[in-house]
Amino acid sequence: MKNRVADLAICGGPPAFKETLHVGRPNIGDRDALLKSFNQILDNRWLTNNGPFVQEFEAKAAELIGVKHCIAMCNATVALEIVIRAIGLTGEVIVPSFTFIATAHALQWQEITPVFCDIDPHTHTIDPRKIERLITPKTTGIIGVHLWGRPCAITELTEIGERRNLKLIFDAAHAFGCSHKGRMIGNFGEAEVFSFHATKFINAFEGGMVTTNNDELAAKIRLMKNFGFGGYDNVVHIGTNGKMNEVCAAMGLSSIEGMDQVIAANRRNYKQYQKDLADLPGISLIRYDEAEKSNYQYIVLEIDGTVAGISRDQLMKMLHAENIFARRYFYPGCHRMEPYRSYFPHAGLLLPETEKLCDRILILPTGTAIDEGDIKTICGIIRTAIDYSDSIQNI
Ligand code: T4K
Repeated sequence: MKNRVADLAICGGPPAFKETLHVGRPNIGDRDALLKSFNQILDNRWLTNNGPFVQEFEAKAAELIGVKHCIAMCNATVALEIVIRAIGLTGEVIVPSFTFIATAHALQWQEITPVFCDIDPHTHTIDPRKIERLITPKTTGIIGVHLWGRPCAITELTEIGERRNLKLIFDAAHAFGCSHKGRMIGNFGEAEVFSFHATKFINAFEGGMVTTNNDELAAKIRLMKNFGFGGYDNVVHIGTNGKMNEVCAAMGLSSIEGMDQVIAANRRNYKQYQKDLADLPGISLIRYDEAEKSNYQYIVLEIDGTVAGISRDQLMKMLHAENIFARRYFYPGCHRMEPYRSYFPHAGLLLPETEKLCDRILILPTGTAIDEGDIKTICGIIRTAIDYSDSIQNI
């Protein structure tokens, strides 16, 4: 355990970990079962285009979520693009800036303007009280993001959408296996979009999924992700290639198979972090609602540098020196990245909470790749950094 300042790697001590600990280290699951599935795919000689593994993956996900339609896709970004187009969004769409860049890009890619809304600092998700002032005659919709797997203000957004005649969809990239008021995420708005990227707790190497209870919309999205083919030699709609392949679906299925164990590991890790960081000044760990289902896939710290005596960036630098590759998702905010930074140079004036949070957030490693001992070491380093913050200032 590093409890002297001289032990810290940033002060010349050896790094705490020989191999880098990553945020988003993939959970691999049952390797033998997975390899068996890969062999099956080769035997089938059916590699993509709505094969049996994709169909099974969709059916399993639909059962878990309790939703009528699950449409598997190659990734969540393309899935978002397709949903946005399928429900007819145009002009301007209100989104949080505090999200992964894909949420904004999925709009701008189709020349729809993302209008950035500030977040509620307590939830890190879009602040419904700040939406209406952004509505113009060009606004056609709202995208809520269930950041860290915690549902955004679904009830309030639904109410605004209905009253102002705006379409509502959710970026649920982080929220597979999570619930809101006892109902699984995937059932809200016109449609919701999940990610199964390698870094997600359920992964399909790369993958995404659209869920909806609307039969007509589901049929349209199925056409659109397959070039608009309504049957052999018959294109009935504009479309693109958003298909998931069989290998990805097999990985996704295997991942779902092990989902309970991964959630249990994530929850155990979360509780350990909570215990080991409990009394540290200026450090707070986000809370997950114990009354709901959560996947606990992100360990999210907020660092108040004035109280901790060390800034988020200093702490990150220290952890990196120890081979703990903490990340500052989603710094610096979409509005301060291109092309939005050039399009809307003054957007930050309306995003004070987003900008504040961007400077305070730090994501730590979790998942099946780390254990209790690793967490104790990580938290011990954070504790030492805070205890000796005065000496560290000049390094
Ligand atoms: N909406 C939201 C709210 C999202 O967060 C995302 C994706 C999307 C939409 C779009 O979903 P997809 O189109 O990707 O399905 C990563 C992921 O690439 C991205 O999927 C994810 N969000 C985002 C939160 O995280 P980066 O830029 O952090 O990726 P990268 O390569 O730095 O990897 C993260 C860490 O994981 C690294 O420390 C290395 C480690 N890693 C990564 C991979 C790929 C591994 O250990 N093994 C691996 O195979 O974006």
